Amino acid sequence: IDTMIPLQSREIWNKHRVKKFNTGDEFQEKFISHVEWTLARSLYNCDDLAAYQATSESVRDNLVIDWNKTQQRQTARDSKRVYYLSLEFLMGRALDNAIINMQTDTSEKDVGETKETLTSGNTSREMIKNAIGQLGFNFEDVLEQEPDAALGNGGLGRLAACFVDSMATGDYPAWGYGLRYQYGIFAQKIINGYQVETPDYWLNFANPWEVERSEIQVPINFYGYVDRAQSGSSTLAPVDWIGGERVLAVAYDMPIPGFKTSTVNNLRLWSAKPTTEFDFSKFNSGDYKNSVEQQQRAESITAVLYPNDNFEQGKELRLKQQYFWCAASLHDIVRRFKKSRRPWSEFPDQIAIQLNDTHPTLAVVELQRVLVDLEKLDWHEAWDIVTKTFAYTNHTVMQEALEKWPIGLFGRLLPRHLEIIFDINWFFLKAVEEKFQHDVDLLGRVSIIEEASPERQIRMAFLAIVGSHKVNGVAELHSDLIKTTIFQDFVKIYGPNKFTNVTNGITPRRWLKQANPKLAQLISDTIDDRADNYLLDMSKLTALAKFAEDETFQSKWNDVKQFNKLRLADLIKKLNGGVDIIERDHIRNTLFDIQVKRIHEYKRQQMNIFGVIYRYLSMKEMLSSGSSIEEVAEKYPRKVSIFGGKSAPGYYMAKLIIKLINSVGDVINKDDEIKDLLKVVFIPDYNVSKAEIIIPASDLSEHISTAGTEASGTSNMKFVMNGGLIIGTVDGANVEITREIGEDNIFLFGNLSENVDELRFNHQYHSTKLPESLNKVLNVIESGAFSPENPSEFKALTDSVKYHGDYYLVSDDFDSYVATQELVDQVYHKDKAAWLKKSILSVANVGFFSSDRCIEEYADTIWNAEPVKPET
Ligand code: AZC
Repeated sequence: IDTMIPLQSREIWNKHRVKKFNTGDEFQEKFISHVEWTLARSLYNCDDLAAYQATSESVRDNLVIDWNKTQQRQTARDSKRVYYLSLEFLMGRALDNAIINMQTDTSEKDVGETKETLTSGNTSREMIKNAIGQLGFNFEDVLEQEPDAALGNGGLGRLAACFVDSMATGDYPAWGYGLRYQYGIFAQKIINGYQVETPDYWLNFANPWEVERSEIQVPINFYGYVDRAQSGSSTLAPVDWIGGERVLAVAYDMPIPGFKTSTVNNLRLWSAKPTTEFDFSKFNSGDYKNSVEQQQRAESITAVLYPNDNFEQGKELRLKQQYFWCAASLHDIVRRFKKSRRPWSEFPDQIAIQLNDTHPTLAVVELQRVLVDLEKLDWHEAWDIVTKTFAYTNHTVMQEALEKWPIGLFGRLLPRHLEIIFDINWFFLKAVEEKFQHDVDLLGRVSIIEEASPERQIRMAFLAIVGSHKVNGVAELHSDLIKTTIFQDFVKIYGPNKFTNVTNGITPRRWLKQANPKLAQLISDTIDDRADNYLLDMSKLTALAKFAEDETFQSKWNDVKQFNKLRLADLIKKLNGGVDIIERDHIRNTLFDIQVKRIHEYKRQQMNIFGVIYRYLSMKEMLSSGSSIEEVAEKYPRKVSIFGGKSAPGYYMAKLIIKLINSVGDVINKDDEIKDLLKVVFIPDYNVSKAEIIIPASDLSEHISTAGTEASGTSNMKFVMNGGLIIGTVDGANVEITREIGEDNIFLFGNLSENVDELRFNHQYHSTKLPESLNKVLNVIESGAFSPENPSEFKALTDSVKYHGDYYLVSDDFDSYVATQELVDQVYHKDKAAWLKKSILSVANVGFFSSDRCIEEYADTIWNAEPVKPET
């Protein structure tokens, strides 16, 4: 490796090289030095926040050493690199994860002997916890100080976060590229039952998990015009794009530690800054104030994350974000490649770029522009490199989520890129035409440019397919669906092999070890794996199966669940101003039924709450027709329905669903007659750190999307990994979960995706016939039972089922949903041993859903990339 330091000086560098802490005592020394030097505080004014900062700085110091070494190693080995481009990284908190991942691998003999070092197996967390305790702080309180890095909306963003964890754990030379939003997803407050959004200024305190690389600044241009003066009139020749507005992209790096490896990868997030360039026209017109204001506007590009999940709005600022990020990332990737002095033809052998949905598709166009306009490669030679480099992951088949940009807006912001897209499309359509001369409509159907009125639009998904060598869906059913629906024509054109499936996964480090330490402990004790190797090889969990019917083990298993339920009850109490909603004395016999995810009509939280209302009405009916409360409890045993999730700020129906849940809760929770047998809780501001408390506490969780709409779902995997059972539709990854854990261990219901079109058709052409049960529920809602001051408050919701075609098929699935819920009650309350057996077997067989497996599949089948292992 090149170095700027002369040989004779290196001895001194070596002598003073930085060292990691390895014991609790060394950690404490670091901690105190950070309190004094970094924070300029002392023993006398070190509060929990300062303790969090000092702990993070200390842990970070260890990470940075490995981080630097990893980058040097990856450069020296010169193997193929992977870049994961995602507009969202929903990372959550970093400290606990970093501590867990610090655990280095151990030889068996270390375990138990020297307990308090980082190499003693299963104790990195214990060691730091004790050390912090000795310093006078409570570990959990210290962790609580960290704000979530909430730079994502939901599944797509959290998937990216799990992926970077697994890429580091698998020693892949892989970087993430994203944006450093100053405001993450909004914080949700519930006021009078309504969602209110407040800004999430998460960088309020210094962020110890990022390093500003102020030396890495990439100028990014927008607007302007294309200058053909030099290139003449020939198309495809290199041209100059004279940008009209220029901003700088500044790199911020976050270390991504792997588990039990010294590999620490990089997540590079770009932040927009004004240039210091001098604007002559502004100066000449003497308009100083205006020119300052214009400069400040640069920063707005990375100010805020767009809060839509599965929905595209087509705003200019969003397109600016996308180009800013793609251009900066590509520039960085190309710069690194050029240092290797390899010929351009080797670019795809050295680099794989994964597009997380269509948001980064401009990177395809930008690379073509760089190669043709700046590097002067021949068009076709360039395009060959581009298509071999990129691969595209689709995360949805829903039309409203597919990105399209009107060419007017696009061409104004990126005039040269629009030309390039036209040329890409021209060559693509020409090839299609040659191959399929008989199919006259085909060209129009697959054109990257949609001939829409009032204006033509760029179909980003089609551009992503044409610009990539592989396209994948995120669960088997979804990957099949994209081939038969939205991308059908492209399967005909490219053949089926371009399309593949990689079923999503989740990282067991965060979603088992970190979120559920008690269960992790029970597992490692039971399968005799105190060094936690099962977190790297989840097939080891199958050893749990032989304890599935063991009474003592079941009882320990149940104790862990009860502990986690109490922990959640505490959180709910805290969020409810210190007032308990859930009866603690009965928690062992209370079924925790949880649905937490973005609020969306297709995810059908409305069906869930309709089901709750139906249950409540049935209980009341029994009482009023003379049944005793014991008889009611026999049929409808104790249950808490827990909801959480954000609605997009502009999504009227989703916001109405939130209000309905809260209004129903107000009525049911106050009704003394039903003696606390049923409660409804809406947990405000669902986020990653709350998920870590909520998910381990579930007995049952709901994944009840209309068949064919949820591409995969990933929380379904998290719940199963924590011993919760699932009630779900035959949709997304529920299908493979069923296959892995066995159909006896999951509660499936509802119509299948192949029937959805026909059912929708029936609703459109014949008025919707409601089942008696649902009809009763809707009538009660319409009577104003939950909104006495405004009986028509929920009309839009009831009407959408009754009169507007019931697009999400609530009426078709309602009865089988309710019946399945009653089956759930019976097993949970009448046969706890059977329930526990299902729970244990689920965890035993959840291994497939580790994101480590998923990343290996990407590496083998899409990226053709190999791990770069640290020397041992
Ligand atoms: C989500 C899907 O809705 C979800 O089913 C999937 O698990 C997740 O991606 C990860 O693959 N999609 C999105 O969040 N957003 C878009 C635009 O699809």
